[in-house]
Amino acid sequence: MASLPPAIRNPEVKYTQIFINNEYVNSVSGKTFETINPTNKQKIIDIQEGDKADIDNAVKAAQEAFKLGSPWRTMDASKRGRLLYKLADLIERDLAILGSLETIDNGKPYKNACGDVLFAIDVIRYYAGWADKICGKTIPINGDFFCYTRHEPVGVCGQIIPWNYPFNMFILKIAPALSAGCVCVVKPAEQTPLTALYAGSLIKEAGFPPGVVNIVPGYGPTAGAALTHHLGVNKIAFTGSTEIGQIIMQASGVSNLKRTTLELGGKSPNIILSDVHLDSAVFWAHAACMENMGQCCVAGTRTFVHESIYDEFVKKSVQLANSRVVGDPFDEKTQNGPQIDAEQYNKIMELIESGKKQGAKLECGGQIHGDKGYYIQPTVFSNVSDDMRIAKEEIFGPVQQIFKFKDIDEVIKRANDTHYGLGAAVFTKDINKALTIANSIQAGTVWINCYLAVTAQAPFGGYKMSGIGREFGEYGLSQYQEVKNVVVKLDQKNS
Ligand code: TXE
Repeated sequence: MASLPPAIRNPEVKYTQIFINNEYVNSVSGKTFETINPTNKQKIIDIQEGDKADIDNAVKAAQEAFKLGSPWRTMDASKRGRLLYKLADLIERDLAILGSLETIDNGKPYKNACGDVLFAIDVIRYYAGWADKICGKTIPINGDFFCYTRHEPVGVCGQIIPWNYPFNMFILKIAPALSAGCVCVVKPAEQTPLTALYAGSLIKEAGFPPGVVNIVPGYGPTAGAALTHHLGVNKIAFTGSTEIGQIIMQASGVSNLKRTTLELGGKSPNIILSDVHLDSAVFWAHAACMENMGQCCVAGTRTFVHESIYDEFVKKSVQLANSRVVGDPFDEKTQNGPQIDAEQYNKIMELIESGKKQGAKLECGGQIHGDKGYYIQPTVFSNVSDDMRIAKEEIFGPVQQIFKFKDIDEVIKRANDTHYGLGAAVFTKDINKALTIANSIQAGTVWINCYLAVTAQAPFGGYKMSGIGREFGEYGLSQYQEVKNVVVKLDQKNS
């Protein structure tokens, strides 16, 4: 990574209000909620709390911006792209502010927060390039007709995002939508509203017309539910838990059949064959579980290791986990900060206890770290069997489960024995075995000899209960388009 700008330990929080029509406004109810720094559980600042009335106002603004003849609808597609490029430049300019705000709000190490912002910039530039390359087709249909398709923007998009990659999620939701010509109402997670709200000011500065992007911080059952039930919203894009994904899909169904894309939880298998370069496989498997404090939807939390290398693999994994630096996210050496909040922290500690009770071997960690903040030690379990809760449930914490297997058919079956299907990986020098496994695993992404290689250009999403639809790449863009078929009667057609 290129050298990063110095962090700002106490960044000024300029934006705490709801962003509608390119203006910051108070909530209709006058209510606020606190956003907390997870390193010390202290309040950072009060945020205006959006609810149904604020969602109504935001949707109205978005509908107005999307009206036929509006500045946004009549804008050249290339100009949409230029606005996105401008936004990317402004984000780059403010990297230190965004990285620092993310660090105090989320707790992730500053270098990782900046890495997330740089990735978001990649995503915007990727979709900026697409804006004037979204094309329909002319189709040679039967009869005396001329037929063409238009890829039109879906319209008003409600976008609900989680707290694990707050700025990234905000950008990866709005960038394809704006490239396709849609308008957005975004609800950031209640735990981490700061960077999305800051981004509002950059969206205005870049020159997007009022109402094109609106940002309403608030809680899920109130602001989130209002958005998913709103009859003026044409599409919902959601990232979060499978449980809430099911609720959102129901809301889309009972309201107005919103186009719905979901990116949900996972319990991704990571299969290590016997011929691997051991240190490299141990390193990737460790990162697959520990990155972002394990708060990662594709975390490779089911590490399946061939029995011939199992003991050595466990030993080296424990060494790595014990050497992982946990602490102040502004310290350059820190690899893990705290978990996001009390709810997640308690869920993780409870699952660690269940692992111990159900007979897995706790090799290291398993305890809280330090005496303030939601810190948990990097944890490794060996001798994990498939029926344990830690083998089935998404832990979303720095906890690695290492399973033993004998042969490939067996491990494929076990890897697929889950209702999730987001990510997977296989480590081997044998390309034949690698591709056999890659083609057999039910998951939206399979990595071979690497992990977490998520890019702006390639699709990402889930099989089974890990989601519906894809994000990133051309596939992600298509989720923000309606395809219209136009048929024109001709006197006579010619080939
Ligand atoms: O998620 P929620 P939580 C998983 C992970 C984690 C668990 C719970 O296993 O431990 O989910 O986390 C909004 N209508 N992931 O409770 O509740 C909410 O305000 C509309 C995986 O934080 O799903 C927030 O903005 N919206 C994941 C967003 O949904 C609602 C990332 C996510 O919150 C709503 C995060 C409702 N009824 C957690 N209820 C991933 N896939 O990366 C809540 N929300």
